[in-house]
Amino acid sequence: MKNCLRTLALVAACMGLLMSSADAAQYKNEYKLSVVPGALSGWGLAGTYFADRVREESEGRINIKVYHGAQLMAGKQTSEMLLVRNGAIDFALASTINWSPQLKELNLTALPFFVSNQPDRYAAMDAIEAGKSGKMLIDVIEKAKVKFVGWAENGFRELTTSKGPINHPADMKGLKIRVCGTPIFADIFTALGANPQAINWSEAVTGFQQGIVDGQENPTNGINVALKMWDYHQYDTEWHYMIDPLFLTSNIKVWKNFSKEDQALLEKCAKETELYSKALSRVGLDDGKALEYLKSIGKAPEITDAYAELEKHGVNVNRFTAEQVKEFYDATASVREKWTKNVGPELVKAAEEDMAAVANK
Ligand code: X2X
Repeated sequence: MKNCLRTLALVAACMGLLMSSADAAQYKNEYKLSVVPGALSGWGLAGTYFADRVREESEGRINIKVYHGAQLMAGKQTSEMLLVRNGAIDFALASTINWSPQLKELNLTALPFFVSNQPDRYAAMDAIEAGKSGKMLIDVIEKAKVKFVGWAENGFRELTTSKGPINHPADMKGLKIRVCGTPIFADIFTALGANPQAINWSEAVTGFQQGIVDGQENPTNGINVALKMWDYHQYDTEWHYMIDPLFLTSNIKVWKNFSKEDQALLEKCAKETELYSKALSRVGLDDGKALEYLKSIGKAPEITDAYAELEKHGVNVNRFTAEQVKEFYDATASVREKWTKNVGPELVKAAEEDMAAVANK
């Protein structure tokens, strides 16, 4: 009996060993992480940072390769969510803007002038992510059978144009503006009297070179300065009209296949990526905290004052006053009304409450 028990224990131990090595063997040699813009954009740098931190922390056991430039979806950025869900992509550092065609709630922070009309737009964004509305957004992503791992940031989207300056909604009349293929953008620019052109980012930059549009909108630090938009557009309108938060996601099967310890490791690296990415998006545009943070991790970028950099390159930088933001807020009321119905009035209300809670601090 004793021998029999010993044998059983041995068999069980061997099975355990076999299982754990089988588990480990199930890890892929390479995990694919999708990022829409190029490696030198703030978003691209954040993707690389995550992959690097995971490689370091796991001592090379988890190898994530970043595919910049929307390579994994042949440029069609609005298909990214479907490809993460079906497993063609393992991870994506994604923008709400590119996933909102499938998940309409993610249009929340694209409601025009909704976040920028707050006294402190960065505090308002953080309050949404940390609050009830952020939780509701995470639930939407996870109900779509994609694992949410953490937040990051592309940034508030600002307008760059070859014609200008733009001070009032009337100045937008007839301007051909490149937008991504997400419906709310067409509505916003149409409401402002402009002529929106849906073009994938992968083709947009050559389009700017050829002058096929009069302008485009993207975040100042992460895209407009990083990609030297001054080569095409001499007017920068800092109107902060909407923000695309980024979120790190994983295919659900890929996620479940990681051990609990490795899931915690990935979450820790995602949290660091959030801090890094937000600091890159906000440096020089906030109260100084972003630069302080970047210095503390030894990653202060070369350009820390985007407005000065733009001006150095001959760009006319037009920083909207709160009154100008309000004028555009009023001019886009019909878009917010229509899209509040699409996003869900409950979610919009929760976000308003989250933002109000920090507005007077
Ligand atoms: O297409 C864009 O403008 C970009 C790069 O910002 C996004 O993917 C949302």
